[in-house]
Amino acid sequence: MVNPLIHIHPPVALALKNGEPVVALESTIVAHGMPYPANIETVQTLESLVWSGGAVPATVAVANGQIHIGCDADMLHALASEEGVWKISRRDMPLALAKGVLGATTVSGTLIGAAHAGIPVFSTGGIGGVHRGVASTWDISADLTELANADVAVVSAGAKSILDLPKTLEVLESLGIPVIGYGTDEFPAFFTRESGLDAPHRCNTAKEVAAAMHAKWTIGLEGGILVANPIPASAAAEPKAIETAIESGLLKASEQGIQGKTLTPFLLRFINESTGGASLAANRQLVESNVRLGAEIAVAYATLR
Ligand code: PSU
Ligand code: MN
Repeated sequence: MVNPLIHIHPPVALALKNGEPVVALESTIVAHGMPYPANIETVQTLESLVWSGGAVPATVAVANGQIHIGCDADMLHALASEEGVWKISRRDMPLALAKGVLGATTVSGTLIGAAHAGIPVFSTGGIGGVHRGVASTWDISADLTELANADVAVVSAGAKSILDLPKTLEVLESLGIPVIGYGTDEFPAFFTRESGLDAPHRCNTAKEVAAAMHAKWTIGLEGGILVANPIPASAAAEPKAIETAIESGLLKASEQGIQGKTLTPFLLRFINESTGGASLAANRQLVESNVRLGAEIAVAYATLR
C-alpha cells in the first residue's frame, strides 16, 4: 500500500512490515495543547515510553505535502516551537496537504494517518467531543465521527469536562463506538477519575482490550474503540479547582467570541494558567499513563493477529 501522500518514518515502516507493535501519537497536543518547552519534553518522554513498552512510536503530523507517520527529532521540534502550525482535523487535511504547510494532527487527523498505515492503537490525553452549549454552537468535535470510521483503538483519559460528557457518551453510542472503562466502572473525566457517569463497558487487562479489538474487526464492524483510562490517583486534580477554571474559561471564551477550532486550545491554555500549571502537570502524567497502556495493548494485539 504505497500512497504518495503518506510518508512512513523508517523505524515505523520496519515494525509494520514485521507485524511488530506500533503506537500512534498525536501532534496537536504538542503544537496546541501544551506550552513550550513542556510540549517537546512531553512528546520525547512519550516516545521513549512507547519504546520501553516494547512498541514503536509513530507521532503523526503533516509537512511538505505528506502525512508523516512517525516524526524525526527536527520535525518534533518544529511542531513544538514554530508559530502558525496548523491544527488539522479531517476537514483541514486536503488543504494542508495541497499547500504543503506544517501541521499538527488532532485525534481525528491522527486517526486518518494511523488507519492508512494500519496502526491499530493510538494513545492521547483527551478526545474532543460534544461541547457544552452545543444547542447554540453546534460544536461537536470531528474526533467522534472519525472514531466511527477508523479501525483504531484510542486510549484517552476519558474526555475533559470542558465538554458535555453525557452528550458525548450519547453520540459515541449512536456512532457504535465501544467505550471501555479501563479498570473502572465509571467514565473518567480527564483530570479526575470520576465523572458520575457509567462507562458502558469495562476491561481490566490489556489482553481483554485486545480481544475486543480483534472481535470487532474480525466480524467486520468497522471503526474504532475508545479506551477510557483514568488518570493515576496520585496525579488526579482537585475537581472544584478545575471546574472553577473551566467555568471562567468558558465565560471568557464567549465574551471574546472564541469559537470553532480555536476554542479547545484557548480553554486548555486558560485552565493551565489559572491553575498555576497544576493542570499541565496532571495532563503530562495522564498522557504518560495512556501511552504505557497503549504500548501494552499494542503488544497484546500483535500476538492475536
Ligand atoms: N482535549 C484535551 N487536550 C487536547 C485536545 C483535546 O484534553 O490537546 C486536542 C486533541 O488534539 C483533540 C482536539 O483531537 O484538541 C479537539 O479539538 P476540537 O475540540 O476543536 O475538535
Ligand atoms: Mn469544534
